[in-house]
Amino acid sequence: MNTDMSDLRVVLLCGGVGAAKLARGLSRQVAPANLTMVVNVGDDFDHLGLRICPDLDSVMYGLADVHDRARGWGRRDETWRALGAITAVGGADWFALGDLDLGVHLVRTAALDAGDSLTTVTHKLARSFGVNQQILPVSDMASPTELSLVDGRRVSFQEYFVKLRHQVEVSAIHFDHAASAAPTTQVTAAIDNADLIVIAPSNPLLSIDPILAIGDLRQLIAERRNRTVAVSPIIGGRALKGPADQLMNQLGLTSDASGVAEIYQNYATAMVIDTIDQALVPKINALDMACQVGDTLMDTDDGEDRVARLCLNAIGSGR
Ligand code: FO1
Repeated sequence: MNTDMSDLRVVLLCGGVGAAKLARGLSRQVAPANLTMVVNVGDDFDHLGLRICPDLDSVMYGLADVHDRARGWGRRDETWRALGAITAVGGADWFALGDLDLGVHLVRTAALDAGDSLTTVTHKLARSFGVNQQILPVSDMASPTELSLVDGRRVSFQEYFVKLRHQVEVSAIHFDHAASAAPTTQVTAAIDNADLIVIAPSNPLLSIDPILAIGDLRQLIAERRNRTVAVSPIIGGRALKGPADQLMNQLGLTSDASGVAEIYQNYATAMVIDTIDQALVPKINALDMACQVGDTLMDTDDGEDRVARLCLNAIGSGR
C-alpha cells in the first residue's frame, strides 16, 4: 500500500472489462473506504426473467478476485450446465449465463422484486464477496443504452454487443432515459468528496458516456475537470477488447488516444496513454490536457498496479 496515496479519496467511473482491471489496481493503492466505483447501468437488461447487470458484476467479480481474466466477464472456474439445459429446451441461449453467475442474477432479481434498490442489493452482494470498496450503480433508475444501426434497426445494447457481436454498422447511440434518471445521492456524495476522479479505460461512447448522460453528471464532472484523469482504452489505434475503435470510426471520430482525449476534454485535464502513442502527446496537450505516458496493458496484476499509479501520479499534472 503506497502510504501517502492510500488516504486519497478516489472515484472510478466504470464500464466493462477495462474498468474491473483498473479497479483492482487502484484497490491495491488506496484504502478500501476511499475507493468508490461509479458504474454504468446502460448495459443492464432483463433476460429469462432475470435482471442482468454486467458492468456491476464485472467490477464486483474483479475486486473479489473471482473473475475470469481471459473472458473478461463472468466467473473463473465457471460451469455451463444450466445454459446447456436452457439450450436443450429451446430457451434463449445467445447470452451465456454460467452456473455460478446465475447465483448472483437470481439473488439480485429476488431482492429487486422485494423492493431493494439496485444500490442496496449491489452493496449486499459486494459485501458477500468480501469486497469492501463502494460499488455504486450510477443510478437506481433504469437507463438502457440503445443503438440505431445503418440498416435501420434499433437494438438494445446486449443485442448489439452479444447477439450481433457488434459486427454491424452503428449510426447513433441513444440514452433516452438518462436525462430523466438521477445519479444516486451516494454517487453525488462520492464525486463531491473525491480528491481524484478516474475515467476507466472503458468504451468512451458505450460505457462512459452513458454514465455522464445521467442527470447533471456532465456538469458535476466538468466542474471537477482539474482533478479528473482519463485512461485511454485505445492503444496504437486499436481497442484492446470490444468495438470502441470501430465505433469511433463509424461515428466520425478519430479512433486513437487523441480522439479519446477529444471526447473527454471537457471532463478531464489529464490523460493516461500508452508509450506506443507518445507521438500524440502534443496533440493532447493542445486540448489543455496533460499526459501520463506508460505501459497501459493490464493483463497482469503488475500491469493493473502500474496503470493505477499512472492515474494517481496525474494529480497536479493537470493544473
Ligand atoms: N459477453 C459476450 O460477448 N457474450 C456473452 O454471452 C456474455 C454473457 C454475459 C453474462 C453475464 C455478464 O455479466 C456479462 C456477459 N457478457 C457477455 C459481457 C457483457 O455483454 C459485457 O460485459 C458488457 O455488457 C459490456 O461491457
